[in-house]
Amino acid sequence: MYKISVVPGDGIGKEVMDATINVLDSLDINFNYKYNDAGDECKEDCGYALPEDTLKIAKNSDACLFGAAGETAADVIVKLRQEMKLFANLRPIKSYPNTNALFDDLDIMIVRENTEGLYKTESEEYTDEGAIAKRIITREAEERIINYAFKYAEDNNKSKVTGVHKANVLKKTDGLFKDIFYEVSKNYPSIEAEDYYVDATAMYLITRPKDFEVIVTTNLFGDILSDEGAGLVGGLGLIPSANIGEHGGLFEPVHGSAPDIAGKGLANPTAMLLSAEMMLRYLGENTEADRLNDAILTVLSKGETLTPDLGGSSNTKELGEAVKNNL
Ligand code: GGG
Repeated sequence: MYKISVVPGDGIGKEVMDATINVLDSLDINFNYKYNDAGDECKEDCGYALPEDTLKIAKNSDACLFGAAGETAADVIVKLRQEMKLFANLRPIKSYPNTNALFDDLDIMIVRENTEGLYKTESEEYTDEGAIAKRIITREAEERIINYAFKYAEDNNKSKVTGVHKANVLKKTDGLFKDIFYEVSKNYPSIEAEDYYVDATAMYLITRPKDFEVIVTTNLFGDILSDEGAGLVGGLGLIPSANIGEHGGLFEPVHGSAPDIAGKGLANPTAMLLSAEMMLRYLGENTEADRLNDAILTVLSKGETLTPDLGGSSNTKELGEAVKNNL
């Protein structure tokens, strides 16, 4: 029996989480869910965006499923990642059938550093002139994430890792990142190492995305490039993510709370379902993860039960039910 901390969060987070739990309940695994609040609504209700209890339960679970963060993202999901030391954020950009994917067979893994960079929220402050944010880059954290990316490539039969930075302008912080990237790459002689500036990468992702296999980058760049990647394969409703640390894992769709469609049943639960699949693999439940993946692919391939973002007219619950019926 796995202890799973469930934090639906804000907006469409609740809807996609309900659809996903409904599917997980049909697998041959027993889960003990602990539901906890966090987010904008939680802050309005109790004064805290991330109550102590939510953090404590997330830390003491086998894995955490997170729905979506709204305006309080910095105090909720960014804080959870930092407090739980979930240093690696894996954001797979994959093409699926019957989506508005611009390319048919993309399979890129974005490995984003998750604990520092510009997202170290306590280092942002108001000043007399305006406001200032410090970009923290430590040798320890960058070595750890770059190692993770190369190891990921090795374990998943990938032949190349691309380090993404802006070292011509951010000479110290990204200069260090680039140096560490090539130092670490020496430990992985069978994996090709290349590096690009982040602005060039943003263009190459559109002009020749198939050249990328694994991208490793700092926190903010990874956040931005993964939304661009979502645009390449049909939207944010299809991009899951895993936040991995030495002692924990938190799984969430890359999308936000989408207040414009929240409560209307329009949200695509696929990103949350694929995040649950990543959780199953993290837990070592690969057979059930394969079953879930097959069911998701079957539903997308049939194209009969798609949400409006994919050109269908089904709702969140119906897509989830279809996945459950195809397990
Ligand atoms: N990019 C879609 C979105 O709004 N995601 C929620 C968010 O901002 N999360 C913060 C993060 O992933 O670092």
